[in-house]
Amino acid sequence: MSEATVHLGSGKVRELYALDDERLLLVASDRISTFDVVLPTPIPDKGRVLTGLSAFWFARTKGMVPNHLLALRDDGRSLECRRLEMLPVEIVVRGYLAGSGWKDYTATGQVCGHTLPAGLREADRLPEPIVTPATKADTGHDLNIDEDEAARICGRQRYAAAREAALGLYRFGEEHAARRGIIVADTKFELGVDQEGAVVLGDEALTPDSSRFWPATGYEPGRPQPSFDKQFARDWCEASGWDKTAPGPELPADVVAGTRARYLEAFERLTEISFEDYLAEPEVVLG
Ligand code: PZK
Repeated sequence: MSEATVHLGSGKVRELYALDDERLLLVASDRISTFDVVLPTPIPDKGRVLTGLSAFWFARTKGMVPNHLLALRDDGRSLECRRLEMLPVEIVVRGYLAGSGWKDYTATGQVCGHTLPAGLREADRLPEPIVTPATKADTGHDLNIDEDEAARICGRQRYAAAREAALGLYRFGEEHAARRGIIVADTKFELGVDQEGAVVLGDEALTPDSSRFWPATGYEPGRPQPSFDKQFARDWCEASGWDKTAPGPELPADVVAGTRARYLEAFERLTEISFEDYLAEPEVVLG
């Protein structure tokens, strides 16, 4: 990095730096997490795949929802972003019943205050997408809350604008991905407010790390669906006998290669741009 940068924080697999008073740098590493643990073995180019996908979606949805993207750097893994005042809730949109949504539904028939039809199976498509906000709990884990609570925390108008933005973005991404054989079961958005008070999309968007991507081929409700990107790594971790506490196991080369291939496949299917072209000129995704 040429500018003086201040490290502001680390996510599990990303780093955030301040460039100046108005701009941040979001850098995606090649680290991968499974079962909530970051593994010691990186997946080469994973950070570039996620950054390129985010930039692709930002470019294609900016007319629908303004976003924080200012520039995509030539390294293909770094985004220069506008500084926002981030909302204190994450906005999850779910089009399918999976994860904590499925768990809550089996226990209560509801997900974050949404009463769903009886008789749904695991991984079923919902009659329409639902918005299930979450707050960052002290444990670092997300805590699901209902929309009324989110509206109280954010302010009713702000929350209403953020939920409409998130629903529109999900519908756009889900439809685009479905046409290319990828189901976006759910996805998490982080939105903020700019200096004019407008709600703006921040963070990463519609990536495999912020979403559940399932292959449309073989989709079969009534059982857990394989992850489009992480399933090789998860299967290997499961079979290794690892107890799912840190540190995670080193991945063998064939599992790394298979996982990398799946990330590249997701990128190429969704963007219809070859990953080789992306590496040569990252800005091709903005076109
Ligand atoms: C912001 N994070 C999450 C933490 C990461 C990411 N545009 C923005 N303006 C102000 N703040 C943020 C953003 C964005 N995006 C995002 N925290 C603050 C985060 C650590 C590492 F990569």
